[in-house]
Amino acid sequence: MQIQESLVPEAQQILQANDRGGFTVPTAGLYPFQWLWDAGFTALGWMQFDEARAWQELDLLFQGQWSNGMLPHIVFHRPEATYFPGPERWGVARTPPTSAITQPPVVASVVRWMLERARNPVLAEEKIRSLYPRILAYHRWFKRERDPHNTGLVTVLHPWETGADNSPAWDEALGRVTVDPDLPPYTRRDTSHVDPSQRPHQSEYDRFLTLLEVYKRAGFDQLRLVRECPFRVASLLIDCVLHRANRDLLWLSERFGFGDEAEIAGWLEASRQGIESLWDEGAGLYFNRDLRTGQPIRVGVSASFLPLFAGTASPERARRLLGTLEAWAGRVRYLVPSTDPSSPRFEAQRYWRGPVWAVVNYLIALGFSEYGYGEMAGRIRQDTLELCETAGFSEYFHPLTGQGLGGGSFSWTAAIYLAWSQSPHTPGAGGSL
Ligand code: 9WN
Repeated sequence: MQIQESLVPEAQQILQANDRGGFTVPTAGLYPFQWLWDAGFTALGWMQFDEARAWQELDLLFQGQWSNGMLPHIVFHRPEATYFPGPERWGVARTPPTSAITQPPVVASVVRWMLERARNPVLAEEKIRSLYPRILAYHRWFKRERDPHNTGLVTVLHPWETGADNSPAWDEALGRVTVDPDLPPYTRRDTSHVDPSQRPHQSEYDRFLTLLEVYKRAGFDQLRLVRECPFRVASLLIDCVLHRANRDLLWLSERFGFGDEAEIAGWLEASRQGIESLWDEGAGLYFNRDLRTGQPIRVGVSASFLPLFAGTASPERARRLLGTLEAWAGRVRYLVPSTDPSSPRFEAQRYWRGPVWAVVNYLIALGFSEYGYGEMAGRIRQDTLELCETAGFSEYFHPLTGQGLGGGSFSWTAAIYLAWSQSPHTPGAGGSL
């Protein structure tokens, strides 16, 4: 499909309009701060037309890094009243204030992609030399505090950490969290920006907020929370993105002579085995795991295809994943729905329970392409571009009708459009398995 050139300036304008002086908000009003994985994809979008600004996005993200290496999922650079929970509710005493949980760690991979696209390699190298130790500290934090027993799978403590907040994959694990009877009262802001039928339920929000109180009572002690938090899952989104990020970190270490290859290779061996242990032969898919029960969470979600992006899947498993996605494609107009469309839990317009998300499509398409399935990768890319061209740069899209859902003028959707439409680095052009 031909790219409509006219949408490139519009996508750039969205990033410029969402720029708050060095960091980009996902969309005005609904999300007025800087989010971790949004910042990664958004930097990739900026890279297409303003390289200095692209690197600045990551510099500002790391202003939120904790002294223990943790990179928080939100950096509250300045006060804004249009989002809840804000810095007061998180109660993290640092400047700038942040949340106390993380998100899919895309940064190392984004940095590699940015270097591969850089027209100013001198600036890129200078920035990478300053970012690299901070990314390494972040990945060491994951290993030390979220996988202390070297299982190869990270313990995730909140649905928000997975980036896929109300995915049906978390239904049981979240349902087992008892709502705090003393939960301080609160007013949701999200449903004043977006139709409630496209957002999580109140019962989920009560549990999301209960978990914040659990962390505060534990003094944010990660090793304790990894043992005691009432919500503990292994998330394919986190584990696969982290595995790929460690591959890219290792590549950066080799390229610039940082000398951390052996340490990172050790992590990779463990996480490869961890991710592959999530395979389900009968279903032809990978499943998330409930770490409280040790049981697989048997619902297919878009993240079930991400071991292709990680590069851990065998060719045989990759072929099975292709077959599974082809079956899904028979039930929807646009790929990739965030939940298996044959599942009774599929809801076409409710956030992570059915809609298509451009950023996840980018990762899945890259995975298929690298396993030699260019046709499927091309189909996913084409669907994504077509959705933007017909419905605009929405937060997410209806997989049957293509309707734009959630917030509008959305930074990471515009960024993926720019990355996919403008750069020769389409999936498959970079990064070997
Ligand atoms: C909570 C910003 C973020 C994304 C997440 C998406 C949504 C936040 C929310 O928005 O989550 O982090 O309040 O709903 O689920 O993936 O990073 O775009």
